Amino acid sequence: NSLSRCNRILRNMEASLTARDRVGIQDFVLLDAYTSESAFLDNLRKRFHENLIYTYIGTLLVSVNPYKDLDIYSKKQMDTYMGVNFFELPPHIYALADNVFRTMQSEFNNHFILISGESGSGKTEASKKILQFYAVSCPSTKLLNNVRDRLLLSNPVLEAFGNAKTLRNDNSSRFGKYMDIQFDHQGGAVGGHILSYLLEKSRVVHQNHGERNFHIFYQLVEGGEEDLLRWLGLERNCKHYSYLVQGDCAKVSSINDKSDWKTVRKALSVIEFSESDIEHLFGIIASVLHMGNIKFDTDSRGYAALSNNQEMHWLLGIPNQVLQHGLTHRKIEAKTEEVFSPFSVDHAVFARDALAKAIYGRTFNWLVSKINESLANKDSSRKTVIGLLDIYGFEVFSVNSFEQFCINYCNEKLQQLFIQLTLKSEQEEYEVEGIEWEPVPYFNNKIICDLVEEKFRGIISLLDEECLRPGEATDLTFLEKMEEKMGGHPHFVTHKLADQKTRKTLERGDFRLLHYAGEVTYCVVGFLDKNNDLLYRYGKEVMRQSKNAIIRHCFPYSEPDTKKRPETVVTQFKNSLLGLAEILMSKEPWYVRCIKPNEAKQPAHFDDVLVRHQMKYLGLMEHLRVRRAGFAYRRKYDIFLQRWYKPLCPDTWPNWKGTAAEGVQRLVKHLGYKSDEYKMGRTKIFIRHPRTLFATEDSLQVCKHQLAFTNEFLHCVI
Ligand code: AD9
Ligand code: MG
Repeated sequence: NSLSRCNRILRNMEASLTARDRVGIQDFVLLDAYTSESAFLDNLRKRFHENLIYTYIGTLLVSVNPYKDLDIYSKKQMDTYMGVNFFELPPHIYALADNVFRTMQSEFNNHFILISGESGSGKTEASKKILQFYAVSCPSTKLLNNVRDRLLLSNPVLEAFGNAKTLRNDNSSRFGKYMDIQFDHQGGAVGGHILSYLLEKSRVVHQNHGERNFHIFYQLVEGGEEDLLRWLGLERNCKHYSYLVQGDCAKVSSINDKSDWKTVRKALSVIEFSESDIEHLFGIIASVLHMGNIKFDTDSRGYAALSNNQEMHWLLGIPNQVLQHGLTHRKIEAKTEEVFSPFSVDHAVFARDALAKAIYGRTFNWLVSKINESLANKDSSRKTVIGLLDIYGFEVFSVNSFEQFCINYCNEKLQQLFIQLTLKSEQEEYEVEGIEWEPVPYFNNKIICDLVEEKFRGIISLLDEECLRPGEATDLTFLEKMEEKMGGHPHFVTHKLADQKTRKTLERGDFRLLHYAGEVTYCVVGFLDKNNDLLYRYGKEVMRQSKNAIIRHCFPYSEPDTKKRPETVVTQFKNSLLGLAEILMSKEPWYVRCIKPNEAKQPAHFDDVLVRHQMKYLGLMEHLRVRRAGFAYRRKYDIFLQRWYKPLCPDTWPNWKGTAAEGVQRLVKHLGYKSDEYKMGRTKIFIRHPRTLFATEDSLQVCKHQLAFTNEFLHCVI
């Protein structure tokens, strides 16, 4: 019952207090000594070295990547956390998952878990742990098990096609993923839906030193069965393929491509990909590899001609002549006839790469929609959902380009959402309710979001404007435009705008943004091309002739005519992020903040400077201050009185005739609340500390409201 639970919670808190010298404190909110940054850091470090990677700030979960396998994700652990209140056991990602699930069940509303942190901090792992928890803990029937397996196995497939090794993370997500898990009345996981965001397609044709292409290419070449490779015309040697060797690191010690291949193959059949789908899918992957090996020579007229024949036409099911013509020409609109203009060698290489990127990118989207078909729940009864957001983390390399700009912009938007949902809204509520309150200052990154996305004036607008002036605009004119418009902005600097000292750190073609998470210097080269993402119409027409069903699906006849300008890449991305924010705003938020302990991807190494920096930009200290300075519990007067506590006071029991606010005032007076323990707002009572409620609950122990309290407790102890 709720009282013994309260006792268990208190015991758990006491136990953690006793052990705190060794293992630190498991919830920052509850202890007075932990408000300074150094104390916060000490606590995280202490716990990290004891393999205690999780710590709470109220219901927010902080997770530090251990970079080693911990024995804390077993079925037994899941059972331990199932149905147990948040503060009864040491912090765990399962506790959060369970709490979200039970809140959804009792309130019958929708939730989402925002997992954030920089690249390599453990977001994707966290999202997998949550999904696994639901898969194991939800009711199971034969039908539900089917859905469960598909939900789980969609992960290795999407990771194979959408993740890659970068310098920051051997399994870096190169797309954003939002996944809804749908639950029925009984709490069974009955379906799911995935939204994917901007895949980093450029990786298909180019990888920086020390990085790889998407995992699936290596998995196929390393793990593909002999017959399959023969059929695809592939050699079992990554070195053979120019799209795989640019990073010079096809083999990675932490990755086993062979066994990953097996997992992906199995997963594809569980998600109900037919043999012909699978055949066509790998036909495409192989074609992309062959395509990368196509070379062009100059013919007698100085135009591009294929110098080797890659035999890929039959994989794509396109006549060889047609494909070769498509790779070396573009079509020019003439009034009555079709005129073809031959490419120069450079042009042909550009067009080839553009086609390879388009084929891969569209196939990825097809894959997501195919997985969604298999996860779809056809039953139309009302369901509730828990959304999981796992997106590419903030990243900085020695050279940063358009891709990093998009990824970091996305992180900037998520930080803004976090601020709006926590710091800002918390403080605004006090204001609305007329509660006296010492505001907690925090850095609001809206200024950076505006710099990037403001209509007509932001970087995105300027970039799009330049993309509308083909032939005249270049990456450098884009830079000049920014210098003209952004000069003097505190978060923007270039070589020309910088003071002498900063200038030394910038090249002429660079611009630097002071993001919420740190400075990033972007090299402007390639911004226009990547934003235009030009794919020649003729290339598309050729693809439409393919006998490969997936390719035909990806290049439909009904595609809008290219005479109308398609939206640029960054504008599409911006709009999809706006859509995402809308989806999230309609749900109850929960947070996991992931921290990377060191740059070397090493276990047991805790870099103070690095962690302190992340604590700062993730706003953890501010979050803690708001939580501590604020009021842990708040409820509308009528709910507090009617649903909960009126039996505790003779004045309010059984019927109270006055206003709810007056009733609550009577009640708390009777209960002996001290004046600094609570505040009366316009519509709600605010109670500073959970222990005040514990005491009230004590008095209520014989009351029939106990069960309801158990649910309420989940919300109040924050
Ligand atoms: V990125 O923004 O997609 O580049 P993530 O997703 O934040 O990044 P990821 O979850 O992929 O990082 O974690 C990086 C690596 O850290 C994993 O491949 C694991 O090797 C390691 N990791 C992360 N979390 C855990 C964990 N809870 N236990 C063990 C972990 N290892
Ligand atoms: Mg990831």
